[in-house]
Amino acid sequence: MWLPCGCTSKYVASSFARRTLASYLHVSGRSRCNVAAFMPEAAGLEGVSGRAALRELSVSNSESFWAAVARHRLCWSTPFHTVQDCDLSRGKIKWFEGGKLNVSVNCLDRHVHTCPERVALIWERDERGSEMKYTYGELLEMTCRLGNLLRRHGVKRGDCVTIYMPTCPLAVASMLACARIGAAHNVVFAGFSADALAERIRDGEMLLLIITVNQGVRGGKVTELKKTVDTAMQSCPTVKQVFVAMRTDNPVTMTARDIAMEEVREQKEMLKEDVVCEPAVMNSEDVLFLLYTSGSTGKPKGLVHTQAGYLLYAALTHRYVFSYHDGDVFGCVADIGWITGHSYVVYGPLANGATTVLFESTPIYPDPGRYWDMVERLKINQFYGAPTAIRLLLKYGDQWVNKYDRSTLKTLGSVGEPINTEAWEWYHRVVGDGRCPVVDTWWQTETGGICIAPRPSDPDAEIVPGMAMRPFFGINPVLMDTEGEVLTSNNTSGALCMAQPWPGMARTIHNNHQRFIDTYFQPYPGYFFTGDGAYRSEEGYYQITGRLDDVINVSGHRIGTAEIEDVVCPAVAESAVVGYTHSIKGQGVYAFVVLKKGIDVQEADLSRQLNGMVSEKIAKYASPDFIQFAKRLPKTRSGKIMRRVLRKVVESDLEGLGDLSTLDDPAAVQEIIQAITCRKK
Ligand code: 6R9
Repeated sequence: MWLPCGCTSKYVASSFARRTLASYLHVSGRSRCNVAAFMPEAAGLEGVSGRAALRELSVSNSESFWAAVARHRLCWSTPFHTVQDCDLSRGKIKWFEGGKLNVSVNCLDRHVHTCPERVALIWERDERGSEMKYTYGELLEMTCRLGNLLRRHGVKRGDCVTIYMPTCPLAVASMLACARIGAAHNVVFAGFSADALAERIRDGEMLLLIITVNQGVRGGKVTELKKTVDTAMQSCPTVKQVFVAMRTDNPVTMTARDIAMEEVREQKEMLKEDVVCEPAVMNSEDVLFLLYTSGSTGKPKGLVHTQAGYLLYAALTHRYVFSYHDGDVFGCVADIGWITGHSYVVYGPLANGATTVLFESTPIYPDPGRYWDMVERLKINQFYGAPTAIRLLLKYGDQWVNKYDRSTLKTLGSVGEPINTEAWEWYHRVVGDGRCPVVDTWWQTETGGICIAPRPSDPDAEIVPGMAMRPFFGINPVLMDTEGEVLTSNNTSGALCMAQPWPGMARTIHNNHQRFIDTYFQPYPGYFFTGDGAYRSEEGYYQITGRLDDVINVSGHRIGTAEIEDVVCPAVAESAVVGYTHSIKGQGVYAFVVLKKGIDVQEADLSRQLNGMVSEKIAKYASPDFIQFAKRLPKTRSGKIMRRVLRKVVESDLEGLGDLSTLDDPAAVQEIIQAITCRKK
């Protein structure tokens, strides 16, 4: 039996729910009303008299906090017996053990019971004004048919399905169908190339099925997704079946491996299936999905998230950071291929019974008013986007915003990279008419959901432009100095770590737990290391200062410098890639290239070739903005390329070059400075 708490009268009447409710009610009747006003799920926690006290308790007594919230927010078929069993020094993270549930039931069935006609998805298709709505009832039906179809084609609990699709209802249904039958999903961003797709498929040895579409449509341009899958398949012999849905009317070549799903709305194969699909009963710590992200080595890591903790954290942050209320239309414009799409297009909003927007287009298609036209048409209440898009739109001017009615907007969010003050102010003043809080949300694929954001806090609490500011419930950030000591004072900067586990954090790297430990837990034993640097202000607010490792952030997309360097070109002896400040993309890619001896090529031709290779091997966004040919690269005596020095040179910060005494040959730096100066002239 499924036990959605606080959802349907039938279920709430269950003995477990009665027991838990009763135990909360008698704990602290005194403080209940106050806390219940802003967080009903914490109403029973003892001695909590206000928001600040609740935040305090969520860290000092995190087990009670998370237990209360988990019981209230999620619908369990069996209650958990252990809130957490974590040991950060060993990278061991387990939450809500003993608990059994199904994520798709939490995201669909419980809302269908209460309000089947509520709109779950609004698909804002690339073609402006052609949006399509899907109710919770319809989404459940689509998910169940797809779940049955997957089962019929042999997908079992514990298998992993790759989803290579643009943001569309069938992609969401595919994710939820996997969750329904207990398979994990691995969504690969549809902008990734065949090689990048193949690498991500091969890394997981159990990946036997792919779901894709014939073609994608974005910004008026058609992308050949099925053809890309065909190319990737040449190096993925384990894949047995490819499901192909039709996003456009153009037929594509089908092979023996392919199964046509036909029209997007009326998937013929799917129509054969029953609309009822028994949900698999999953353990809290069973895998929900893998999602690949770039690290500081050439090989992307498949971060693993599990069922209950991830869903709870996505739902809770969605509700409280954005102040989402029942009936709101939530518009997160991220692609489902990134963690932001997973947590705030799909899982968080659907767990909360929200209407969530699936944005298929670009901010400037067909014109730079696209977002705000959409806000007016769909009556969006919370808008969540990336600084790179805000910076781009700012340049087009206020008239594109002012043309449209944005009075439905209540909260504006920003994610993916630091938002500079100018962009923040414009977002606040022009887009939000100065009346909507702007929440700059800091988090990562690894954290599962938002960890630092200005809200939740008191409605009139100050928000400082460009600062993520306040840790979320249960989040305990610390800053570390270069010696690995915790910095206790304010007005200080250091490496951002987390001193306590929280339910949303990733559990491992697929097939490589040692890499998980080495990357996140070994640098500061006993702490989770984020890879970011941060500043803590006098008031104790956090501001993210950027990555401390060799990862750059292009338009909010992570890319490891090593990944780009690993793209092999026969003419190149070695290369070094660094990020530099870019006025729209946040960071651009600057590649230094040393040619093999005796190679005689035109630099312009080789640059074109290298750019093409990076697009082909990884994705377009990773392609270098500048390629600088050099005779040699600055190296330490042990032969390590000094990217720190190259970064300073590219940023024209010659004063900040720092200590060059460890360089093997300091003249190498001078040569590069000269070459760049000539180029700039
Ligand atoms: C959600 C997401 C994570 C990295 C992260 C940091 C950067 C994200 C930020 C931010 C400054 C913010 N980042 N949000 N930097 N301010 N509000 O983007 O996940 O793709 O894994 O990237 O992005 O450097 O470490 P992911």
